[in-house]
Amino acid sequence: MTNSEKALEYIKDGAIVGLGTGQAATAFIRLLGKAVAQGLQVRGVPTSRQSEQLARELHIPLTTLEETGGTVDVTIDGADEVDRDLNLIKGLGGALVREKIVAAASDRLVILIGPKDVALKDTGVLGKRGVLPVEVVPFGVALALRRLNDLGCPPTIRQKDNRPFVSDNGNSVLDCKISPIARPAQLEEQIRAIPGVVGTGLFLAMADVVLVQDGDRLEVRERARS
Ligand code: A5P
Repeated sequence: MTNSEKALEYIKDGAIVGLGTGQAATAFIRLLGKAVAQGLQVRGVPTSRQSEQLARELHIPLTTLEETGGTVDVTIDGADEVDRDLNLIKGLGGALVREKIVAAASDRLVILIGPKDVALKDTGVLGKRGVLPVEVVPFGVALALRRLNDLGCPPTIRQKDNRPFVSDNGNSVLDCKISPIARPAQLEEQIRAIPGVVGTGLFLAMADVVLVQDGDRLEVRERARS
């Protein structure tokens, strides 16, 4: 069984499903499309234009947080790093802010890791890959560059196709150079305190389940729910 197949088990008929962004989420959305074609009834809340387009191509009915009153039953997404407490770093795909909003709206957040990148992503401690994405409104970029540098996370403005990357929200993404993070909650607070910062790629205490697919082996990691 793949991690996408396992993730499908978390989707009940009639569910509102958050659709993540990136390769792992794409694999899941394709599988969900097949299930919908076979009669499963869901409504999707996409976390990016890219995932929205894919869902439309697959005829997955879509809805919005406005229509659902800001609630989602379950969201399936990927991640760039996961630590031993199921904290995450996300955002290398640039959809971090919408992903975090949809994750926060969700009763359950299920994260898919693997099969090609388990060693890279299953880092135990956040920060080992050396990058933390931070989304900033355009007017705040110069200040954020200086403040992030002062925090010891030297940032670079993300580029795409030789131009500054623009998020689906019309913002810039700064990729901050980091080393393993001793106190992620403190770093989140410090970065969020910079005026103009919309969000960081730190997803702390948000994931409920991480499905790690390592070759043929599928590991289900669950966070204790309060
Ligand atoms: C998108 O902004 C990201 O948060 C992705 O969810 C994350 O980068 C994982 O993507 P892949 O599944 O493509 O590795």
